[in-house]
Amino acid sequence: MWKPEPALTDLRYLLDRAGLTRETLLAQYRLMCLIRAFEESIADRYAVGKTPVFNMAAGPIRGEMHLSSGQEAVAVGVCSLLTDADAVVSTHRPHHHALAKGIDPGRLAAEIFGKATGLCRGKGGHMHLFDAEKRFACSGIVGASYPQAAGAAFSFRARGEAQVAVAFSGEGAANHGTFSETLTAAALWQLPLVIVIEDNLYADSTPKWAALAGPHQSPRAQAYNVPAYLVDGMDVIDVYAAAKRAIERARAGYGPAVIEAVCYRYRGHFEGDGEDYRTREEVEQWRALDPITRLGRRLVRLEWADEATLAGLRDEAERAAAEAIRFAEASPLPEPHEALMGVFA
Ligand SMILES: Cc1ncc(C[n+]2csc(CCOP(=O)(O)OP(=O)(O)O)c2C)c(N)n1
Ligand SMILES: [Mg+2]
Repeated sequence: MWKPEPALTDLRYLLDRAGLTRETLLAQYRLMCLIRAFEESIADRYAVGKTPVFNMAAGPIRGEMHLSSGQEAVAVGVCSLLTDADAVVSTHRPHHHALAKGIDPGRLAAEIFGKATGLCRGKGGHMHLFDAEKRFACSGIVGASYPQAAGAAFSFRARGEAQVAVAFSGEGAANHGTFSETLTAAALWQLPLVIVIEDNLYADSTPKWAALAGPHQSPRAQAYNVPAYLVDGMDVIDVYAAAKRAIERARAGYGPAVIEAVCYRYRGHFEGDGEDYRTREEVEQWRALDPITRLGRRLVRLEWADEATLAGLRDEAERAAAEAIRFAEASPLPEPHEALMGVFA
């Protein structure tokens, strides 16, 4: 889905048309850097105690871990158009969406570490984040985000509120029945729902071509009378421009839309993944399209930032990520008597 770098005049036109200002682009750059620094720091801490023999139950962070490095532009491009009152339902790979939706990095890190100061008091862990204030939820069940977000969208519509609900998913999830079922109802009821397929070319170790008889999932939306936008998910401006259209039309009562953002995950499907289904060269080719580097280069071309400003924003993001991890590590574990609190049986 890579598109050639636009000429400077065209870039200015694209930004103008999307309503993207210098301030917004710098904020997006900083947020993408925060997400990258956060994910890489979690990867470092997750590895503690799990080498030389990988043991998921060992170390300060237990259980499975799915990180999003490389996919920052999708989360940031979409979520910078949302307010706290809009809803986001994410997946088993949720950290970039959570941070882009404005969730506090410290409380997110604490949840990942299973600490009492976490979003769910340490009971959810990395795949089960919930923040009522930021209207954010996710789950480890692939394909669950579609009907859950449709439920939020249904509620917004029933109350006559102008909020939208966004369902993030992987491209593997878009092959599940829930994709079809949700689009059927959402199109019929014209729900303010935006489905974002984060097409990172793999579902676990299964390449997309081995699971789909065609290049993309998004054209299926047309069968439900729902518009689809195919974008370069390694380009925050391309994502933002499509998301603006999808979100604005949903807010205005024109019903659901689907965005398919082609991107790439730099790390394994999960931490500890042997990654024998892809080559190092392939990963390096995609890294050359890095969304943070590309936005940085554009900011310099536009003379909206110089290298020193960008380095300052990267440092700031590194410090914020380190502070979040420090907060999580210093936080207490939940008390034993809390074990059954907030549990529904
Ligand atoms: C209903 C269900 N089936 C299978 C799984 C196991 N599983 C976890 S992640 C995953 C792959 C998902 O791929 P994709 O939707 O492309 O998301 P990505 O991991 O690439 O972000 C699978 C099969 C699951 N968690 N839930
Ligand atoms: Mg995938």
